[in-house]
Amino acid sequence: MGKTYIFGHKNPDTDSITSSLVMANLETKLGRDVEACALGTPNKETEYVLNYLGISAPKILKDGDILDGSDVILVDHNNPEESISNLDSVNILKIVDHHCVKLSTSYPLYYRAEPVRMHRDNYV
Ligand SMILES: [Mn+2]
Repeated sequence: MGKTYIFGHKNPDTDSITSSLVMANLETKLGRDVEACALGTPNKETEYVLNYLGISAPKILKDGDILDGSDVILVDHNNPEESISNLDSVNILKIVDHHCVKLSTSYPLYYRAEPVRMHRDNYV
């Protein structure tokens, strides 16, 4: 079994970056070989948070870096438009998200969707 790549949505915000790091920490403790990644450069807010906490930013992926057939875990998104372009050719093991469900798959997977509110009427 190869490495599992964990990443949030394109143009990542703070919850996308931090959730990939937290999920990678959990999955590592569960015995899986994983790498936290990001589909873009962290913004200024996220940079501040990572610097403040002394945490390294996850590896930034370019489109095409995740090869077809790779194992992935999605965090903070499930909408294919916000993900890698070959999402339908990878093996999604899990999704942990707080957005509306947009994705369907032809196979079963672990899916946790919890409507965590960051602001009163704003889910991001
Ligand atoms: Mn987000």
